[in-house]
Amino acid sequence: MLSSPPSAAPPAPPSPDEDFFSTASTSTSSDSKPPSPSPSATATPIPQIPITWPDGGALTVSWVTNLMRAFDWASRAIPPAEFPSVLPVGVFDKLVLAASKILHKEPNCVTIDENSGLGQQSRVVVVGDVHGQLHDVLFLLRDAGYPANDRFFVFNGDYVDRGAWGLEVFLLLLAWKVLMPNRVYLLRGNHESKYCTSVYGFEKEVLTKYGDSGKHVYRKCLGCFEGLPLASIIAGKVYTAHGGLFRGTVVTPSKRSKKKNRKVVHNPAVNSLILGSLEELAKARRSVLDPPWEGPNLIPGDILWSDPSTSPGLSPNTERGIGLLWGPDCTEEFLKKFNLKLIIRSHEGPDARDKRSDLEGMDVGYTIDHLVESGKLITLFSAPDYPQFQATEERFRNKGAYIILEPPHFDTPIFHSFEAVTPRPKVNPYYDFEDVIDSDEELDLVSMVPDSGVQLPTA
Ligand SMILES: [Mn+2]
Repeated sequence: MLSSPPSAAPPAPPSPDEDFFSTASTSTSSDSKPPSPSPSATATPIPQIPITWPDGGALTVSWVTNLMRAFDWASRAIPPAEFPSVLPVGVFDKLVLAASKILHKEPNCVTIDENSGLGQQSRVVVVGDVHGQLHDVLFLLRDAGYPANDRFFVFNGDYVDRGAWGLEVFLLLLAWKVLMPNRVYLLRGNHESKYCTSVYGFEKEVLTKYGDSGKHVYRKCLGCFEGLPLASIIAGKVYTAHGGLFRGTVVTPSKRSKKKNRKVVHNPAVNSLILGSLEELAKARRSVLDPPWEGPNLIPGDILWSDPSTSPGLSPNTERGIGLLWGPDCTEEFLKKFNLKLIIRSHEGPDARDKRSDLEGMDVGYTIDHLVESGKLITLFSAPDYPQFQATEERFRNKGAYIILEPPHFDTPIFHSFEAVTPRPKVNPYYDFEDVIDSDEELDLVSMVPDSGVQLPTA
């Protein structure tokens, strides 16, 4: 129960561009330290809660900014179990339904070009993993500027898990999507799945925040995850996806038939792995709770889980147990074949990079992994001071980054690194972070997939 809810205050209609968390952080293009917080910043307008669904159902910029402000306020002022007093389950339902309808209609690979309104005044902001770090996402949106007619956003997935405010982050991004479906694009990450969210905190977070309605809310979120598209192509020159590249299918004549019947052979022997095409991506079946690591539908799992390597060729990603490793030669082949200049993928934070000897550390929010004749491959990670919960005293203290793509060609990345908002409100983690420390590799799929076969990845 709320003893003194802010709704008791006179409702101040928010304006779209007011500075509602102005003391939060600072961009680190400069070397200055983030300012110390002042939680009682007088400039902070009080949010209107509980959130209600607008009459007629059309969201406005002020509705979305009030939602962000309400989440920010709630993260500091009330226990997680009182979250429904901010966002009642009925309003959650309407938001997720509106977003799901839009998302499920989008193609596997969304295109952002002249036909979608990209012009010579436009900018495209690309964002990597954010992992439930609400305050850093709020900072990023304010730093880059909110989505607008001339400001597109592409989010590369991993909105939830590990951080304590995955639900808030996911919902505020859905709100922007519903408000501006042709300016905001939300791609799927490997954490937008049943198996990741059951291990890395999101499921428990939702159950804690919504109590008796928790199972319902979690199920609706999973349904929405299934609708998220897998990749984007910006201005015909930039490909983005959470993990990266993916395999193609090898078509061989069927042995049983002498006629035209051809059999599609999936997941063939390792030495016959070939790079997938955009045509194959367009046909993949993405509506799966957990992208499979075996069987005929491997493109979603590859796109969400793969990593680049400095060794040439395509090989199974044995470290993760799902997806591929691809070399600079594959980056070159993909860029050249589809006339692209840039691949922006995410998926590897400072913890993952700490364990890789062949690639740079994720200290400033991005790395350039492949530099080839046709262009480059970049890893972009947007969660600073990640992970939120760590078993060791020592932290990575990494910066996060986002990329801005500008006209005329939108193919030259401009990097913006930023520090974490400090201090984060104190909360209990929703997962046993000491047991899954630094790992995306310890997922126990045996226990999560009861009827799975013998060859189990440890993703
Ligand atoms: Mn990931």
